[in-house]
Amino acid sequence: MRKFNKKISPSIMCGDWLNVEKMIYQLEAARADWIHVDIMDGHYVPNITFGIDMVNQIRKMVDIPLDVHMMVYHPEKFIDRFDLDQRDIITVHYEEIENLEQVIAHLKRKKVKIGIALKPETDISVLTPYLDDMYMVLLMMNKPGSYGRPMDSGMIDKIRVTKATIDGSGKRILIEVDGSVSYALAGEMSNAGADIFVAGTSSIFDKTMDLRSGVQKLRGIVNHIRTDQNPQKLTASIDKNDLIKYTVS
Ligand code: S6P
Ligand code: MG
Repeated sequence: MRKFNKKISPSIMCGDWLNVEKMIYQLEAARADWIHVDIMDGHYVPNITFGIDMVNQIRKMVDIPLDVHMMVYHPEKFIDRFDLDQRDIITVHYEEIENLEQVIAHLKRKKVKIGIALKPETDISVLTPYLDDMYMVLLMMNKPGSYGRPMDSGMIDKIRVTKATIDGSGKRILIEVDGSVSYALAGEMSNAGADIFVAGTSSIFDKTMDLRSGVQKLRGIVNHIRTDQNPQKLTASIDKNDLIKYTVS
C-alpha cells in the first residue's frame, strides 16, 4: 500500500464555464483534493474571471477545500465577503500589495489558511518575514492571468530553491505549482519539491479523457504511481485530520 500525499487542485477557469455546477460535481466524483478558483479583476491581470458570489455558491455545494488564488489589487477589500472557513486557502500575491502584514492579519482573523503567491520573476527570499504565518507558497510557473502558456525557464530550479528554503527554516509550508502543470512536467515538479499541482489545460482539461481519469493520471504521475493503468485499485479514506487520503493496493 502506498499513500498519496501530493494533492491535485483543478483550476475551474480551464473548464466549461457554462456548466460550472456540473464540473464541480464531476471534480468531486473525480476525488480532486482541492478546487482552484482564480479571481481576476481585469487590472492586476488583464483578464476577468469569477466573483465572490460564485466562490460562495461553490462552497455550499461541496466539502472539498477551496483554493482561492487572488489576482486582484487590494485583496483585503474582498476577504470578509468570502463565506470560507479553516479548511479553505486564500492566496494573495506578494507583488503590488501595499501592506502584506495587514493583509495577513486580516486573513488570520478570517481563520482561513494563508497562501502567498509569487510571479516567476519574484525571488523566494521575499517570503522570509512571512514564513511563520504561511500555510502555502504558490509558485507561478508562467505569467499569471491566463492558461495554456508554456513554463518559463528556470522554474524547476525555483521549486528546488523554495523547497530548500522552507526545509532550512524548519517550517512545514506547502509548495503549490500553478501554470503549465502538464503530464510531461508534473513529475519533474514533484521531484523538485512541489506538493500541490494546479491542473489546467496542460493536463486534466486537455479534453483527451474524462476529468476522473485525468485526475487519476496526474495523481499517479506526481506520486510516481501509474494509477492510470489500475484506476479500479484507487481507494479513498478519511484520516484523523479529516483529510482525504488515497491508497492503491
Ligand atoms: C492563471 C491562473 C492559473 C491557470 C492555470 C492554467 O494565471 O492562476 O490557475 O488557470 O495555471 O493551467 P494551464 O495548464 O492551462 O497552464
Ligand atoms: Mg491560479
